Parts: sequence; C-alpha cells; structure tokens
Amino acid sequence: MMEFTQYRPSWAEVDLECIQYNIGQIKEELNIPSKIMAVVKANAYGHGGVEIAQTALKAGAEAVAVALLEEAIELRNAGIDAPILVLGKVLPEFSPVAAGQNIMLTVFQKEWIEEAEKHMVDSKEANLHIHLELDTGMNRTGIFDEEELEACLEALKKSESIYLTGAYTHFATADEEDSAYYMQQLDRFKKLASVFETIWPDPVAWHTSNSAATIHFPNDAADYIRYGVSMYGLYPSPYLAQTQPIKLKQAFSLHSRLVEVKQVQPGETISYGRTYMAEAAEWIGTVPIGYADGWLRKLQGADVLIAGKRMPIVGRICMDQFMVKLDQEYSVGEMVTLIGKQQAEEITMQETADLLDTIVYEVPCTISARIPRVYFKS
Ligand code: PMH
Repeated sequence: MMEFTQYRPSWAEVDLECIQYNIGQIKEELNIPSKIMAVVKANAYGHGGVEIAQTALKAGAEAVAVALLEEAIELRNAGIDAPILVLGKVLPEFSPVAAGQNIMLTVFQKEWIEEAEKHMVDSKEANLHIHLELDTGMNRTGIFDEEELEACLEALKKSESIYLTGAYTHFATADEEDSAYYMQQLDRFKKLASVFETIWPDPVAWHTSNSAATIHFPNDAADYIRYGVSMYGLYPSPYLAQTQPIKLKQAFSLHSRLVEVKQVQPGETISYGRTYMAEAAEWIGTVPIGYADGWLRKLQGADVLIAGKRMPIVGRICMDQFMVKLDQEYSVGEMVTLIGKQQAEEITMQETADLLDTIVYEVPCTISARIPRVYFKS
C-alpha cells in the first residue's frame, strides 16, 4: 500500500478481495479458459494502477493493459514484471523506450512499423514486441481493410527488431441487448483473422473480448480476455446489470466525516446562490469533499449515507465541501458514505452514474487524486 499522510477525513476505499473475487468469477462462474489481461489504464479506472495490477496478477491475471506508455512505465517502476500491453498509440520514436522496459505496443499503421524500425536500429535496444489492432467497426484505431493488414504484415516480415506477438479487436456494442452489431464485428474479425493467418502462420495471442463481450458472449473468448470494468465489480451497462450473467462485487467506495454540524432556522439558506432554504429548524452537516475532488455540482440533491440512512445534499456543492440535511443532530466526525454501503443501505456506482447522466466507468475515474485510495481486504 502507498504510504500517505491524511489530514482531511475524506477517502476512497478499494476492497482488493472484490477484485480477486471478480477475477475468480471468470473461471468459476463462466468457465472461460482464456488468459486474463487486466485492464488497469487510467489509474485502474481510478482505483489505483499499481495496487490493482498487483492484485489482479496474484489473483490469476497473466498480463495487464494500459492506455499510455507513461502508465506502463509506472507499473514497471513499481516492480511489475508481467507482460504489459499499451492499448493507445505511442509515437514510433518512443519504441526504444518501450522495448527497453519490455513493454508491448499496439500498432496499426505500416508507416509506423517502418519508422519504429529505424528508431529501434539506431537505439540498439532489445526487440520491441507489438500487437496489431484490427478495426472491425469501432472506428477508433486499428487496421481496417485487408490491404492495410497485408502491408503491415509485410513490413513486419522485413523488420529485424519488431516482433509480432498478438492481434486484437475491440467491440462497440457488446454491452447491448441487441447483438446484431456485435455479430457483424465478430464476422469482420474472423475474415481479417483468416487473411492474417494465411500471411502470418506463426502463432500469436488473439484477444477480442472486453468485460461486456466476456460475460455476454463467453463462448467467443479468445486466447486472452481484456477484463476492465467488471474486474472492479461493475456491470458494463444497465442491460447487463439487469441480466447479471455473473455476480460481481463493487470494490470502490467513497467516504468522509462531518466537519461541522449546526441547526439553522426557518428561512436560512445554504451555500452559494441560496438555492436551498430551510423550511423549519433543520440540522445541517458539512462534508469536506467538493467538485475539485470529482464530487460534481450536478450531484446537488443526491443522497449520502449517515448512520445507515439516506440524507440529501442541500445547496450548491462547493469546490471542497458540501452540506447535507440531517434527520437529527450528529456529532462532528460522524461517518458519511457517498458511494458504498452503510448497514442495510447502499449507494451504488450505478446510482451515482445515473444522477450524473453518465456510465459507471466515469464515476471512479472522476474522483480526483486529492482523494487518497485506501486498500483493504474484506
Ligand atoms: N480493451 C480496450 C481496447 C479498451 O479500450 C477497453 C476499455 C477495454 C479493453 C476494457 O473494457 P471494459 O472496461 O469494458 O472491460 N476502454 C474504454 C474506453 O476507451 N472508454 O471506456 C472504456
């Protein structure tokens, strides 16, 4: 666990037991034989990149994926020696940096391969390992047609220092009830993969499934699955949350403590802009988290949990604090749960995401670095 000194009583808890459990579900409940690549980009979706990567690897994941070379280097610096794949594009001039740390890069352009080859030869670094990305309908990055694929594979055959070790695609709609577009992408993938195999007979690691594809279409899982959001215990969409193909446990929770408790008189107003006026004598508590922590102003009116009961946020959320309407007097120091469980009550990530008109992915990513992540095992 990272050492830190905490002076403000606001923190996120990450239950590493849940991460292990959610990884275990792939083998135990779905019976998928694929290897697991734990997706820990963006600081493990706000959960903490190094700790989650270490936990996932201990729990049986065999590789990790990140978005940036910076994120991969952070994991290497922390002593993680498992295979790491960077999913986002890294400029060819930085390939010796990746090669030097044995970090695999995603590639989808012939020019990139030719350019990187020059940098690799100049640097005299060890070989660079890459995965080719095939675009089957996400239309973000990836090799789109057969000619491009042939050109990339020919360039790789000529290369002396770039080794092709994997190939993958990414689905746009695997979390939706309607599987038509998923099937179309899968079909496109199979066509590109057969072209690939005629030009490149050596075995490579294939991977296609994100969390949604893994739990929705388990029979399609390839050599690896890229397991992101559901490793954190979150369903990729409300549809999959409702059908629950596997049981998951949410690892992330967010907490604070009241720093001020006072009674206001009828007609008194709370916070900037006076958007809330007390109708009666009311107990008001102040919570030291605000929009600079990622607790966004749109959450005005949302509930928090105190003593196992729901209480609403009143008045505008400030940069570092907000106020909550209490049902009675509480002591300063009383625990407040913004996301997570207290006694029989729970505020799920989905509830917060719904209030923010967003997806569950965005919520922990938005909780800023000002909020320390505290790790434990339940
Ligand atoms: N593979 C790729 C290429 C991804 O971009 C992502 C997530 C995953 C796997 C893991 O997906 P999961 O978390 O649904 O399991 N990428 C993103 C993204 O770019 N925006 O939201 C999720």
